[in-house]
Amino acid sequence: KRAPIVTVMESPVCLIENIDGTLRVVQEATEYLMRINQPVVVVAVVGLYRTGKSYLMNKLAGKRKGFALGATVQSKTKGIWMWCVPHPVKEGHTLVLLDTEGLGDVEKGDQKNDAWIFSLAILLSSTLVYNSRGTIDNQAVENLQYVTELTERIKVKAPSASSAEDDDAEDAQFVQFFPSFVWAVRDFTLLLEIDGRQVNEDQYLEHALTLKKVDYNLPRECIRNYFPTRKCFIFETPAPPEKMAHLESMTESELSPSFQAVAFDFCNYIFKESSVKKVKGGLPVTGRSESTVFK
Ligand SMILES: Nc1nc2c(ncn2[C@@H]2O[C@H](COP(=O)(O)OP(=O)(O)O)[C@@H](O)[C@H]2O)c(=O)[nH]1
Ligand SMILES: [Mg+2]
Repeated sequence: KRAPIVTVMESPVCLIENIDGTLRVVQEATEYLMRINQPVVVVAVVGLYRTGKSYLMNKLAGKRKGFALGATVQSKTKGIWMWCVPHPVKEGHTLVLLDTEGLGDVEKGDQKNDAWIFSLAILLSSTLVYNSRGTIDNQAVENLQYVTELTERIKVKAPSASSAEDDDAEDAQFVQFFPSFVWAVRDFTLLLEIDGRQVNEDQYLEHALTLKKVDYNLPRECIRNYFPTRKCFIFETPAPPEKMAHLESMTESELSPSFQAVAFDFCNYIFKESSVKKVKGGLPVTGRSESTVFK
C-alpha cells in the first residue's frame, strides 16, 4: 500500500515540548514525519533568546508569518518547533525547518535543559544556524559553550574505558554526521575589518575562531573540530528602531536594502548548499527515517 500523499503544512507544529524543564516528543509531529517519503534537508536554528531566530526561519519558509515571534520580552518558542515545506530549489525534497527555544533565558535559568535542546538540534539537522546579535566577540563564542559538552551527551559508539587517543577518534566519528555550520550575525554595526584590513564575512568568522594565546579556547576548538564546513552571514538591522516592533507586518521591500540583500544570499546559500540529512554511513534520511530518531 502506498503512503498517503503529504499535504502542505500550513503552519509550524511543536516537535519537542518543553514543560517545566521536561522534554517530550510530540507524537502528532513524528506521525507527520512518518508520512514524508522524500529525502529531507533539515535546517535548525539555535542561539540566545530574542535574537531574531524565528523571524529568520520564516524567511526560509518564504512566509511572513509562521514561527511565532517574541514581540514581548517573554520568549515565545518553547522546545523545538517544526515546519515542513516543499524544498524551493531541490525538486522531490522536503525542507524541514526547526526553530528552537532561545538559549540562556533568565526566566528559565536551566542550562542543562538548554544543552539538551542544543544537542537535539545538532542530531536532527543537516545544517545548523547559530544566530547571535552584535559582533562575534568572546561573549558570542562563549555563549556557544554547549558545544564543549556535546561529547558528554552524544555518543557515537558504546562507552568504553577512554584514553586521549580514543577521544580524538571519537571527535573524528562525530564530524561524519554533524551538520554544516552557519553563523548568522544580526544587527551588526561595525566595519568588516581586522587590523585595518577589509575582510569578508567568512574571514571575519575564521578570525574570531582563531585560538587566542591566553583566552579560554575550548569553545573555539570545539566549533572548529566538529564543524569543518563553516559559513558566516552578517546582517544589519532590518528597519529603523521605531519600526522594529512591526517587523512582522512589514513587506520585504520595506526592509533596509542591505538586510534584504543578505537575507536573500542567506536563503540562497541554505537552499543550494544545505544537503540532505544523512546518517552514519552516509545514507540519506527521509522524513520517515528521521522520525525513528525518537524511537
Ligand atoms: N533588532 C532586530 N530585531 C529583530 C530582528 N529580527 C527580528 N527582530 C525582532 O525581534 C523580536 C524577537 O524576534 P524573534 O524572531 O521572535 O527572536 P527569537 O526569540 O530569537 O526567535 C521580534 O519583535 C522581531 O520582530 C533583527 O534582525 N534585528
Ligand atoms: Mg523564537
